[in-house]
Amino acid sequence: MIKVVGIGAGGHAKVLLDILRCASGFEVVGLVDSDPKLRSKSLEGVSILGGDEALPGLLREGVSHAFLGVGAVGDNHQRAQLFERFRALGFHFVNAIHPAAVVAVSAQIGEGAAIMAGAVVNPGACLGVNVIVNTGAVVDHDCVLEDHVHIAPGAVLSGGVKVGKYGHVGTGAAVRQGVTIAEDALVGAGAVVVADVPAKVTVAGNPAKARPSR
Ligand code: JB3
Repeated sequence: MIKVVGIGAGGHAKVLLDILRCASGFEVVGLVDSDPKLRSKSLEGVSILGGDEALPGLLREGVSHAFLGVGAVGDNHQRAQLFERFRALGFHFVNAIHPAAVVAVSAQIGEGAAIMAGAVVNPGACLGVNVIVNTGAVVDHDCVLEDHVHIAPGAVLSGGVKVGKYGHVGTGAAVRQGVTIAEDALVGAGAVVVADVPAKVTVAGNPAKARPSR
């Protein structure tokens, strides 16, 4: 069994805990959360051991794997910082892939992926590190998702879509084949994206148009 600690103890962590329980081979030894009010509480029966300051001690005790249970809706930079900080400390981030997700054999999945129930990652897709393909989302053939990207629940990326680092594609959005969503861009919930989205731009609507940034 791989001993794992979860970083974060909120809603996203709850989903990842379930995935690791459904998958085999993982033992979640505890969670750490920055909210002092959660200390000595538990989430889904897993103890909250303290804050991030507890992580070096866990590493010394032989817990060398982690999952990033701090989610994000729109801004993936905090997730990226946490991932890089604790990977540099020595943790390996597990891939939390729900048994009810469909991931093609030829898909390339980077470290620390979270692929939820009902998600589909089709042949030739390539995911960087610390990517979330959330519940029921579709990443079709030959898509490229760079590091720290979040594809929110029910979003659909047709073939060959590229999403740049830190990009966020919102709940239920649809992206036409071959479109490029550049670094740090944000696609709003329900948007229908039929043209490329420039870096750091927020788009929403059908057809998706630029909106004032967040
Ligand atoms: O929409 C969906 C399906 N999921 C959302 C997910 C992607 O993002 C979810 O609905 C939420 O919008 C969000 O999930 P998350 O991040 O679990 O949200 P929340 O329930 O607020 O829990 C965040 C937890 O992370 C809180 O308990 C914070 O105290 C904790 N936290 C924040 N920063 C941290 C840190 N914990 C640690 N260990 N370190 C931090 O730096």
